[in-house]
Amino acid sequence: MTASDQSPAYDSDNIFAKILRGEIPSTAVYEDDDTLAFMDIMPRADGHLLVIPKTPCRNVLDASPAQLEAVIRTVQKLAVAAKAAFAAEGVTIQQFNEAAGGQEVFHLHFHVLPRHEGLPLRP
Ligand code: DGP
Repeated sequence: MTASDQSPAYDSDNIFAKILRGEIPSTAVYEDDDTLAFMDIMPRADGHLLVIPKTPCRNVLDASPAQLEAVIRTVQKLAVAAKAAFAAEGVTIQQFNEAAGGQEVFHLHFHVLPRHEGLPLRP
């Protein structure tokens, strides 16, 4: 069995696919050949950003090793940059898989949230 055997099919009508195609706007903060990062439209912390692969992928459950490697490299780069840019003391990295796992947009993404001591995430 491969990792993707039980994953639903990728739906290219999802919001992040539309952002990748330039069909809806986003505030991009980083881009390379394989990944894009942009600000979350409903930020739960100052500097809350999202990192996505440029190729179709629903979540971690159907991601290829190459997609995961590219995305996590960008996540680390931007976690370091966002921590400095927002004078944060820490960074929360979140990732959800399927509706039951809390996922709302079905294109693989990681949340990068700069954190300050004693300041909870906004709901
Ligand atoms: P989740 O799939 O549960 O990790 O949540 C999806 C996140 O995507 C949520 O924090 C809000 C964000 N989001 C939803 N729609 C848009 C959008 O159109 N633009 C941007 N920048 N972010 C979005």
